[in-house]
Amino acid sequence: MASHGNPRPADGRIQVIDSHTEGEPTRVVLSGGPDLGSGSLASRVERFRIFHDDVRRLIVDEPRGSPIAVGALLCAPVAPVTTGVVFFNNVGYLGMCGHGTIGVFVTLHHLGRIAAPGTYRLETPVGVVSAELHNAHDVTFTNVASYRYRKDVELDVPGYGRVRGDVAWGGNWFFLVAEPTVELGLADVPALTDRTVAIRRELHRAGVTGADGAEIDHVELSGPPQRPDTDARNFVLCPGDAYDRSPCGTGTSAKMACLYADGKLAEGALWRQESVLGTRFVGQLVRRDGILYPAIRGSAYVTGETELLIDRDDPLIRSPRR
Ligand code: PYC
Repeated sequence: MASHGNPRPADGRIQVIDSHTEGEPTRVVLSGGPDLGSGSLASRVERFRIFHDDVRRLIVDEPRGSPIAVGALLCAPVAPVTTGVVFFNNVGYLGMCGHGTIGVFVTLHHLGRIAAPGTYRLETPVGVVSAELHNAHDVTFTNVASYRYRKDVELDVPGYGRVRGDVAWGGNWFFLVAEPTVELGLADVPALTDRTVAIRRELHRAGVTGADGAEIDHVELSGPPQRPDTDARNFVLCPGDAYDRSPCGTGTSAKMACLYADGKLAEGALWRQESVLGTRFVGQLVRRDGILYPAIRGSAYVTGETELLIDRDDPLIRSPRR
């Protein structure tokens, strides 16, 4: 990826607030991040990618971040909404991020910028999502409209055999495998990671994509719940090979779209999604102006207020590229 100029912000300081949503971290960038200018959020992501990718890596990669951190750069919205945001991770950029959306609103409340209870809206590169902040920690966000794109796609995955799944959009592209013959326990994470990385590699090799040739960068395995108060457990592989500690907001949206398409989830019925960590989102499909949207509730907690320092003499200012 081409970089442009010096990756250091002018004063070498980037202010961030860290939080976790059901176990999955979000790092909200308050100041010192790149100025992405104006225009659509989608065009600003491209500017981030082309000219400031080094800054993405400084914020979320080691030694300041970790492979599981999702960054959220706040920026001026185009639409009349609370804020714009660009989500990013250890390998690139996300269209939407459900756990990150919950983290952003809990962070804005922590900063005293929004009140609870209240209704707010967030502009992302893939559309506007709305959020109900119930109190200091609990948020229900209504995602972009989600849908199943392809049903029962069969793959021959080297080392794993025949795998069948659906391709669905939930703000990111997912391949959802409904019936893995494997345990979805925490102790199984290394094996689940190998399996889902192999599935994603085969999707790419076989040319299976989302709409308009979009890359499928998330793989979701579903299985029976372990908690008595959930309907299913999942394991979600994220683009940089980390697994989602939360039940994955965009993944739960994609899952609900598939269940609805199969007649297994009715409009308004609750879908309680458990993560491989044992944390939970509660979702339902809600209708607005004739269109069904996934609405998902979860909780976030602030874990740190941090100033990242970028020292001009640091020989690792450009961390090794993946
Ligand atoms: O919650 O949508 C989500 C998400 C995507 C990647 C990590 N979390």
